[in-house]
Amino acid sequence: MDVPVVAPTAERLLQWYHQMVLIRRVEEMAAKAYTLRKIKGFCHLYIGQEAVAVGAMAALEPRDTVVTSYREHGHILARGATPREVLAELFAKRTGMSHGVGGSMHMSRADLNFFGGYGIVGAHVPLAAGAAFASQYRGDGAVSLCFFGDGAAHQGAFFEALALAQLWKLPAVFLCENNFYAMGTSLERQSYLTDMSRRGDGVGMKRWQFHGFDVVEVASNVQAAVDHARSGEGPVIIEAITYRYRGHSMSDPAKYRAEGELEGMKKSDCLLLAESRLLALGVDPSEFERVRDEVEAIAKDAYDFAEASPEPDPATLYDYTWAPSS
Ligand SMILES: Cc1ncc(C[n+]2csc(CCOP(=O)(O)OP(=O)(O)O)c2C)c(N)n1
Ligand SMILES: [Mg+2]
Repeated sequence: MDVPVVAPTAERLLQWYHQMVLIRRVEEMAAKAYTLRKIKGFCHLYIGQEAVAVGAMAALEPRDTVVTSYREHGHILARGATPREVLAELFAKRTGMSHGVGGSMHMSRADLNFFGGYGIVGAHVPLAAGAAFASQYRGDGAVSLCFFGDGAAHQGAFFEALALAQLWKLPAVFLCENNFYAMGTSLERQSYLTDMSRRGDGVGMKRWQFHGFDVVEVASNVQAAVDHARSGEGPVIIEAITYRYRGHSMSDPAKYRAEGELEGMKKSDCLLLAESRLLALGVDPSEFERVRDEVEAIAKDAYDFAEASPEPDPATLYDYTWAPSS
């Protein structure tokens, strides 16, 4: 699919680069904290896929809604959450964005129209369709963006959401992050189709596939999809080809990959691609160092903040379970 190319200024591209470096560094800090047992429970890192979150969020307006799965630390940072509240949530501290009682898979911020963070594979896709229905019903012009994995594209709830979204021409963009694995199962072993955007064919939905390592390519493709959905012509399903560098979760050493596969993928690392684009725009390479230093300070501050923050008060244990009765 030929999409209009978004051409960011050097300044804008530098901001995207900054966001990608920040996501990576915060995730690396999370990995370190996990091995030190400062973070417990589930923790799914996003390292390698940063260009997808950053490029996609760049195509959204504040009124648009976002729903995603459990690999969401990068998405919510790209949407505007602070590293402090993300790391504090991972550390299960009171200052975390979900008051320390949600953890890795349950990050959300209603003021950013970011509605999670879900642990049940594929179950969040109907929620995104619901958000799109609400926007259509209210006529507020917002688009609902849903991130999901290649593995989620086999779930019944996913198909049902697609069918209704297409029937009602909902303003939704379904963005598959195909990272070639669902837990330890490779794409070819889990799916006859390896172009997951073709899932849209069954319901007649507009669809296409694109490379997800280049943040500019992601921004261009998601922008085209969002514009289509916002125009009232109906939803779109798009697929970003990407790759996760780490195991599925912190307990997965990822031994199921072919030798050299990871190293091969790292040659098109999103940070490297962004750097070469920045150089082509005349940005001095010393800027990369400056960004990395700046990010290092922000991430370290967030880590220290998370570590020093108090744990949730046990008296608040049920506070976020039920809506308060009036
Ligand atoms: C309904 C359901 N089935 C199984 C699981 C266990 N599970 C957690 S993640 C996952 C793989 C999903 O892979 P994918 O959708 O490709 O996302 P990725 O982890 O690659 O981001 C599975 C099977 C689950 N959480 N929910
Ligand atoms: Mg996957």
